[in-house]
This record gives sequence, structure tokens and C-alpha cells, in this order.
Amino acid sequence: MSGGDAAFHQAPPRVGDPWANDRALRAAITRLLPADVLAAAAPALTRMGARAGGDLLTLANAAEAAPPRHVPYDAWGRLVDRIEVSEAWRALDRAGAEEGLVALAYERPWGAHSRVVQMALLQLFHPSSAVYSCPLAMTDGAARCLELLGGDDPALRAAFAHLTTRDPAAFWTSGQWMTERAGGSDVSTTATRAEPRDDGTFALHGDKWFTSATTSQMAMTLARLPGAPPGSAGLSLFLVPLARDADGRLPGIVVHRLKEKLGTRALPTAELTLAGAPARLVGGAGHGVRKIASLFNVTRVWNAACAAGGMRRASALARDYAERRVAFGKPLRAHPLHAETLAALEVEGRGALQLVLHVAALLGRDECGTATDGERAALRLLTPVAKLLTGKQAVAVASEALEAFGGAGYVEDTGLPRLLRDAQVLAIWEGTTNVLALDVLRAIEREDALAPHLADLHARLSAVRDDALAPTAQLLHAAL
Ligand code: MFK
Repeated sequence: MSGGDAAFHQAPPRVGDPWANDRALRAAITRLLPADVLAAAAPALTRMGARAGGDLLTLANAAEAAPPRHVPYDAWGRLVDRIEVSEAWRALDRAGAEEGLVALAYERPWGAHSRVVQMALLQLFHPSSAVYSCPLAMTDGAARCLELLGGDDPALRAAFAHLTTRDPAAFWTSGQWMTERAGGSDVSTTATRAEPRDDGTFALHGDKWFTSATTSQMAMTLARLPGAPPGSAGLSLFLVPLARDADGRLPGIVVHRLKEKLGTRALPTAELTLAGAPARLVGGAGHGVRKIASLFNVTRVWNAACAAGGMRRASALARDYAERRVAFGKPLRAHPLHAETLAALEVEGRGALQLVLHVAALLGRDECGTATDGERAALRLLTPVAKLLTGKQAVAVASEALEAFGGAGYVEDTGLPRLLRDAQVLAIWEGTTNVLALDVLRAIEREDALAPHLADLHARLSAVRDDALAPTAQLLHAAL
């Protein structure tokens, strides 16, 4: 292309400060939090907004540009089985710890509201993190699991302290290694065996087919004890410490390769064999799926929050671009059809945001012991609903947002295609849409979770006083 300075150039979209610029997020937080909590949380949100448009974004771009590498052997033929990640990826880990993205949920400085603040911070962090949100999500899930099931075991308590610290030097992330060859969805087919050892720990033998964040310091996984029955009740939950030995190898673990994925390219995801990996039993023998549900119900909320955050980012970028990109003699935003498209993106993202913050509020109340029976039931129901709905929405919104940039949305070095690649996984991992739809039915049938939620919705609709909204409220009453 010929050009020079006088030639026409397109103005790239700007991230800016997503906290300062996202009126919907600020309004939602203001509605949900008491004034004193909002005031106390404001500095963290302000800092995260500045970082999300600043140093975190730079780190995320650098981490994407330098994806992880598996080095099975060193130059002299020695098996080292190293997974090398970029300095930027490590810096994102430190940022996650410093900003207390996991810690906040366990420090609970504002009781149940702490979860709402955490999920608001995550909205800002996730789209500027090269999906470092994934290891952090699993870390939060593992922390919740250990908080509930760790008991007095000093090793499990120590692990919990590492997962929930703000000190980057002491901070651990956790993997969640559930997927085996026979089943990503049907976890009950897990074939990994746990052999008891004399010291009360176990040695795990089996293959794990997707292990995300394989460079974490620990992982939670499922395995079958000797004599345990088939099916998910026969599985037990284990913590696998991932401290490298003097030779720099993970004891009892052989990494086969890193996955080549559509997106989440900065995130190391491995296929590996547990060949006697040391492990500790968590929460006693059996009922491993029920026990690990305390982990994946938290990661599903993270998934929904990240989906909403990604949608808000995609929408904000498309709107910013439409202010300055001129076509047919006027900015894109002045074209009615384009304005309608942008409005539709906003509506999707804002709806997702409200749903996620509502679920975060319920999760906070449940964890602080202040939830009513109805709220606990609503949380059980809305966790898979939020995950499945926002995962699907995130893909559609990212796709539409790319189209709003025309050809630029299809060009790798604009960074825009990443919005779509990284959205696609949100509908897949942590349970596909259909698996989660069945989980909704499980919650309704086994825990009678629908009735309290319907009652809550009817009560909210009955409280609508605005005449302009009354017909919509009527329609929703009827639909319910
Ligand atoms: C950016 C955000 C980042 C997010 C992090 C991503 C990290 C990705 C890494 C991954 O690990 S991805 C892999 C994720 N895999 C899944 O999410 C598994 C998907 N499959 C399911 O969720 C199935 O529904 C399930 C494996 C749970 C079905 O299990 P079963 O054993 O075939 O069904 P069953 O017998 O109904 O459930 C066993 C027990 O668990 C029952 O309790 P009881 O023992 O008391 O009968 C269930 O009630 C309980 N249970 C199942 N789902 C539950 C639950 N309890 C609470 N909440 C749930 N959601």
C-alpha cells in the first residue's frame, strides 16, 4: 500500500479506562452496594480500571505474543518436562495476587458484598488478562472447596492460605484436572486410580486429557480408591501438590504435550499422565463429583463474569470506533442501522452484567451464611443458567462486534479476533450449554430450586411502579 503521512488512516479503537467509562457497571454496583461499601471499594475499582487500560493490557498483549512452550528434553537429552511461560504471564499472576482477585472473596471485608466487588473487579480484569482469569477462577474454586472440606489437615490449611494470599511471592494458583479421555462431560467415567501410601497420602495413576494452567502450584482432581464402585459416587477428591523436585521435574507426572487451541493461547493446557503423582485426600472417601461441585460452581460464576466482561469490552471498543470511523460522509454511529447494532450489543452485555452481579450477591450471602432458603435455591438454579446463557451470548456478541469493525475485525494484529477466539471457550469449558441445561433440571428436580426463584421474579415485577415499564412487567408475569 502506498501512503505516507498524508494518506488516510483508520483510528484504532481505544480501551481507555473501563471503570470510568462503563456507566452500566458503575450504576449496577451503586444499586447493589451500601454507600459505605461502595466508598471503601472504590479505590480498588478505580485502580483496576486504570490498570485494565494500562499495564495489564500491555502484559496481556505480550503474553499472547509469547505463548507457552513445552520443553520435554534439555539440550543433552535429559528429560526435563518443562513448561515455559512468558515473563508477562508471570506478571499477570502477580497482578492477580496484588489486586486480591481471589483473596477478597475469603477476606470478606464487606461480608456478602465482597463477592459483588470481586466480580466487578473481574469484569475489568478479564478482558485485559490474556485469560489469566482461568487460573484465578480455578484457584478461587479450589479455595472454596478447601474452606468447606479441608478440615484440620495442616497441609490443606496451608494450601488454602497460599491460594488466598495477596502476597505475590506466596501466592499459589490451582488447576482443576477433571477431564479424562472418556469424558469431559461424563466425569463419572474417570479412570484414574489412587493407591494408598504408608504415610496416609496417595499415589495417583491415570491420564488427564485437559489440564489448564498446568504451571500452577497444585491441582484438584478425581480418582478412584481401591475397591470403590464405578460411577461418580465411587470417585474421591484429591489435591495434587505440584512442587518441582531437585531436577526441576514434577514428581510422578509426565507431560505429553500442550494443546493447540483456538483461543486462550497464553494459557498452558496440557495432556499428561499421572504416574504415581503424590496426592492428599480432600473431604474423605467417595462422592467426589458432589465434593468437586463446590469448586466448579464457583468457576461457573467466574465464567459468567468473564463472559459479561468480554461482552462489555467488545461493545465498548465497537462504540469507540464508531465515534471516529467515518463512512459515507459521517461517523458510523450516525448511521441508524449501525447504531441499532451497537445498541443491541449494549443490551446483551448489560443484561449479562446484571445477571452476574445478582448471582455474585447470592453467592456472597450463601458463603456468609446469611442467605435464605429461597436465595440458596436461586443460587443453585442461577449458577448454571448464568454460565450457559452468558457463554452463548459472549460468542454472539464478540462475533457481531468483530463485524462492526469491517475487515479490521478479521485481521489478527488488530487484536480484535482474540475477542471471538477467547469467547468461544466460555460456552465449552466448565460444562457445555446442554450439560448445564441438564444441571438446571437437576437443580429443579432434586432441590426444588424453581419455585423460590419464580416467587422472587414475581415479587420484583410486582414492585415495578414506572408506567412505561408496566406493559413489559405484565408480559413477563404472563411468560413466567
Ligand atoms: C474465564 C473463566 C475461567 C473458568 C475456568 C475454566 C477452567 C477449565 C478447566 C476445566 O476443568 S473444564 C472441565 C469442566 N468439566 C465440567 O464442568 C464437567 C461437566 N459435567 C457436569 O457438570 C456433569 O453434570 C456432572 C459431571 C456433574 C455429572 O455428574 P454425574 O455424577 O454423572 O451426575 P449425578 O450423579 O447427578 O451427580 C453426582 C452428585 O453431584 C450428585 O449429588 P449426590 O451424590 O448427593 O447425589 C449431584 O447432585 C451432585 N452435583 C452435580 N452437579 C452439581 C452437583 N451438586 C451441586 N452443584 C452442581 N452443579
